[in-house]
Amino acid sequence: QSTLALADALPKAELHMHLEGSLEPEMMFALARRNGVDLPYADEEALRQAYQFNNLQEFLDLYYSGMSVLQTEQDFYDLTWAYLERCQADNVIHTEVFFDPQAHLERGVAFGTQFEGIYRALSDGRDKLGISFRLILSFLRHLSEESAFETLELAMPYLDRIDGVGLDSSEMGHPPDKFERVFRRCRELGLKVTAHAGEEGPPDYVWQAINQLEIQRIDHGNRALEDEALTALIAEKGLTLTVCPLSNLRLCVIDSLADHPLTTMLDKGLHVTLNSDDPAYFGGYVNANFHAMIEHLHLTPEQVVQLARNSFEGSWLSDADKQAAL
Ligand code: ES4
Ligand code: ZN
Repeated sequence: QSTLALADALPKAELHMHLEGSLEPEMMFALARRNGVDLPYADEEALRQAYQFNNLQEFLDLYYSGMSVLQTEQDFYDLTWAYLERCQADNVIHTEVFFDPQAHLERGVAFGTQFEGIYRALSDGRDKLGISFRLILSFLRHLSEESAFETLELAMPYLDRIDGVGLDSSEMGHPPDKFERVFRRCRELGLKVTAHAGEEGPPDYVWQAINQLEIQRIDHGNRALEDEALTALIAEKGLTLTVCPLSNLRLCVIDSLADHPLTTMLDKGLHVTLNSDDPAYFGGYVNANFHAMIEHLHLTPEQVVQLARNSFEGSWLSDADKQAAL
């Protein structure tokens, strides 16, 4: 009804989306044909059938194998452009996207090949669709600190066009403090910093992300709610949480959408935003995430407006651009 229509119509920002996670089965098969890659699935439908995950790692295994079709600069362009068309359809007018360079470097795809394809599409999206953007280089936490430093070295020629760094992949067993030094170096270079924390990992990982990585946002953060002092600190600091309901459901972080902690977070004064994470794998883009929460948590129109406002306030837009969007 009307709250759904309100959510659709509001201008929004997306702050947590992995470009490789926007690779729809149709494009995966098209790029596989184009690049002569053999996919271990008969067709798009068989691939979709495999999207049943019990935890983050089961998803990541498919995510890394699926992205093996991304090889040329044009592949990265096409991937990014298709996502921007989804933004336009959902009234997402600003987006801050992650990419995982190490996952492609491991397959022999040069940093510049990835970067230039992505950046050209983002620039075209700005010029032709009016969608502003930030680009976030995400380090893979299951790899070593040394690998992260090597990746940062490869990124040096491009840093004037990269806004920040993130930390993603397998959370359990790879706490934020493993990357304290590389994140310090990134901050010294003037990069913004964010990290996935408290998706599967304990509150202690969120503490580390705040105190040792000095992050400006928390990606997910669900499990922070288990710790009252931590929840209070996040509220006091006004840190934005980039929450991803459909992702949480598909990765069994929650048992059902009705159990999602979004309204609890809002009630505790946390600066929450709604995001799609890996929309091709989790069943929908930004508006689908709004719809899921409206239907299962019965969000009010005021809460929907608050979430849209939060998305701009938590963004890395300049203060002037935030004001213009709000
Ligand atoms: C991710 Cl949902 C999620 N969590 C951690 N790392 C990721 N990389 C891509 N999607
Ligand atoms: Zn994520």
